[in-house]
Amino acid sequence: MDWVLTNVHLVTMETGAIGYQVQGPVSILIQSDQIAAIGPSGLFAERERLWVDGNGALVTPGLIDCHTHLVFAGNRAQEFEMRLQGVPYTEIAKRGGGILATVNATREASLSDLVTLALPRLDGLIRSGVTTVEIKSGYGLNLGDELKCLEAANILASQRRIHIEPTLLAAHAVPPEYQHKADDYVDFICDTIIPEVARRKLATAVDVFCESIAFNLAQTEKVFRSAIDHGLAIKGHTEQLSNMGGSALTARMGGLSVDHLEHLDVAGVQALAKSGTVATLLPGAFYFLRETQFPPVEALRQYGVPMALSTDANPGTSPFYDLSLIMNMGCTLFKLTPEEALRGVTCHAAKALGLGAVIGQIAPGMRADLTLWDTRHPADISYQVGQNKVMARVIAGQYESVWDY
Ligand code: DI6
Ligand code: FE
Repeated sequence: MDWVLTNVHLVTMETGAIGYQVQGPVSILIQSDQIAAIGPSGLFAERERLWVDGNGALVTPGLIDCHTHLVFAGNRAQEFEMRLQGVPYTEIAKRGGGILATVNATREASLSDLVTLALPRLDGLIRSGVTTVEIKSGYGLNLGDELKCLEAANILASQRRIHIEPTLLAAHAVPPEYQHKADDYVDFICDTIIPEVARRKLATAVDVFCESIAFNLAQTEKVFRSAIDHGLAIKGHTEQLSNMGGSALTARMGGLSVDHLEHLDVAGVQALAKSGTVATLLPGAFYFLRETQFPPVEALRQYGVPMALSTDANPGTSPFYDLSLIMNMGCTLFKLTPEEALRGVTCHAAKALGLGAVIGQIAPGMRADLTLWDTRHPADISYQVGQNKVMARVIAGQYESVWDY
């Protein structure tokens, strides 16, 4: 159906624009799932059209959370306590806690359990204005359970008005069955899991945790090669805890994004600049692990690498289901400007998902994914947390108030 969203102020986040360039009051003509035109209200004066009064709301592209691990079972509150008593994250992982604790709980959960458990997390993101969310598997670590996690992610898309981009992260940790046989597990991922996921079209991308406690450079490359051979995009968890060179590898292989990056060096930044790979910053994990090594934001800026910002929502290192909070952390911890934070969850996050031509900007021809805010200041989106500034969202042309969440 065609309709007009009228009386709104736009922050379009168009590529190349400098500053917020707030436009308004204007109206947006929405036809089917697309933005058809933008202009002064008089331009669309046809009686039969449905009009929705935006009441002067600020309208941004629908926010995009481009890196989450929303599908999992179990609870790691105890581990949180252990860490505060001084046991490091890597030590907890070595003792069978960490990712593997969540793997055990997730394997025991049914498909419908996983969906039910993920819904409140997803609702938290929706309340913070999110219209697209990437969801990784990675707590199954065998064929059946990785497929189950991806199926849960796909089912979530039918439970809420939201777009889901599922990513296969079978290479998140070495499962207990393959202890000391990581290479064999990598072969299993390449020869069995990736082909099956591709055949069932359960994911659009493949991710690898490239780290000393996970997969090395050669193993990462092998998984990426298989993903590319099966028509899937690639992205990496790289340079989070140490500098392994995973970002440069991902860039060289044409990856969509590299994520975390606290230990990224200038050579890595240059590799990203060359390939156009997005640098996704995850301040929630930095904060929660009380890291002290900062990602090279100034170098990323200097080399013009697009920076995305995301929750990394997961039970171990970033138990946060609110994208505004993460924008605030991006500004306070990583010294992003609120404008960079907003680009990080709109146009740059879209690029990180390979959807830069579809979402993340307000312009004719883009999908009508919008978030309506009860504020006049774009910086407010990064500034206040817990105020429920989101009034409504438009998802693929469908208007939905957020008060039900
Ligand atoms: N890096 C992280 O911070 C998360 N995964 C990853 O590769 C941690 C996930 C967890 O601890 O459960
Ligand atoms: Fe992650």
